[in-house]
Amino acid sequence: MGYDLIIRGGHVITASGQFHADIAVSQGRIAAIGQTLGDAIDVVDAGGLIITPGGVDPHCHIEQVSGMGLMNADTFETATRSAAMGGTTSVISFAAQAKGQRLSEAAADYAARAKRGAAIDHAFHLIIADATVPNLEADLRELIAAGHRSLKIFTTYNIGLGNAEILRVLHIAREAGALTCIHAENDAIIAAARDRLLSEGRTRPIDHAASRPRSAEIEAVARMCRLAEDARAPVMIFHVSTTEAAAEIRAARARGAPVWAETCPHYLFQTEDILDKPGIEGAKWMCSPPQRTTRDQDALWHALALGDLQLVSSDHAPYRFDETGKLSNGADAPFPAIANGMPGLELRQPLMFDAMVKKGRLGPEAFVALTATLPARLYGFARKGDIAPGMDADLVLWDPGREVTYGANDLHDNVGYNPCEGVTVRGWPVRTILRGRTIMQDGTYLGEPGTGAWIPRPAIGTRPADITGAHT
Ligand code: DUC
Ligand code: ZN
Ligand code: ZN
Ligand code: ZN
Repeated sequence: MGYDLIIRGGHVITASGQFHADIAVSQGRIAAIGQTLGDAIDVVDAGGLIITPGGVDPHCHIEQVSGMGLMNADTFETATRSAAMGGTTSVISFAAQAKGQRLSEAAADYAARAKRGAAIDHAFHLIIADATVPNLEADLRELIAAGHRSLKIFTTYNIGLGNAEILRVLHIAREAGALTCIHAENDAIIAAARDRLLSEGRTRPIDHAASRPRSAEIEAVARMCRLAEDARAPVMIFHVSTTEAAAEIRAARARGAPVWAETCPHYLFQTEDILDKPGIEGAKWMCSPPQRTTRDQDALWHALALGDLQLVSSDHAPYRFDETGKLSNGADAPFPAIANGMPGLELRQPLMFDAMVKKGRLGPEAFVALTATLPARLYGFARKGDIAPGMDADLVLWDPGREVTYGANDLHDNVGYNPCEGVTVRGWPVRTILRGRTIMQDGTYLGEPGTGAWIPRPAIGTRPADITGAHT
């Protein structure tokens, strides 16, 4: 009799509006939303709290080997624990092909890692690091048909693809129905800048910023927009950091190019001077592209407001500040020998909630759209990212009055430092619910490794309202 769970008296925010209502859950799904819903086995009092859909973080590196051959500090167990603590209930991480490896093997390998450890729901972008392997096309078609609807390619690092290879991938992706995500920075511009800096003896973490000139991003983003347009294949430009790259994306979309794009909290909240710390300390914030300027921050917010950029992902790339991670090449390593990336899975939702819901930048509905609804729609999570009957009961309860200042090591990942130490956020996730089950309550983790589900995603074009139609 009755429902499994009723959450009473919360203030619900979705991408399309806000309302006061009770939410009833049965068998992991939202069964009803209304005022007098009847009985339930469990009742949660959400009086005074805000309820949003669980966060969908569509770009994070988990239990993955970096281009430098370094293993991430986080396993699926620790990364998804951290995500849950910060109000995120689904992630898309990567199944990374090694050079010479069959894509199907990489996919199976990462699926096994997630099956063992993940406590929240998940999917993979298939990284194509070697387009020369036999069976690439056959494997891609089979994997996409089996529910992997997104790929990832690079224009730089030691796994960058050339234009001809990128076009080939885009053609296959278009035919098979996958979205191709791209790390877009011009490799030659970066190599030249790096070599010049090193020849001048500029080797510190702050010099990493100058080693990845904005022109590298601008050129590659503009080129990828043109390739996508030519191939008529949808692409997602990852981690946009500059005013000019956002403008290129706006112009491409205005031409009707099938281009989508994301940015990340570190580009919205940090500037490159964060790398300028004594010794090698700045390595903690080193990422690629690097943080830019306050002018870029304003432009990125503006691009989010205009819909030129549609998503905010964490780009969680966890490495410890010790010899297993950032300092694997010594405590005086030059910047090219330091792993890129920082933790962010647990930070993304509270940072964005503070900025958008509490401080009002773009507003509460946009917070939900950018961090849950649009990632779910663009990447094909049919039952995630919204609060409506039939959807998975992935919910976050927020205490809008709670103020928290981050400490040095208070995240629940395995990284050991918090890149937002000293930052204060207002509004705090006090309960995270995954398919009707509470996995975090009042700072206590209640998730279980291996209980997260892999979410197969239908190929693009196999479902109405797919992204090949109108721009969002
Ligand atoms: N940049 C990347 O391209 N990947 C992971 C982390 C980073 O900073
Ligand atoms: Zn209300
Ligand atoms: Zn990247
Ligand atoms: Zn990344």
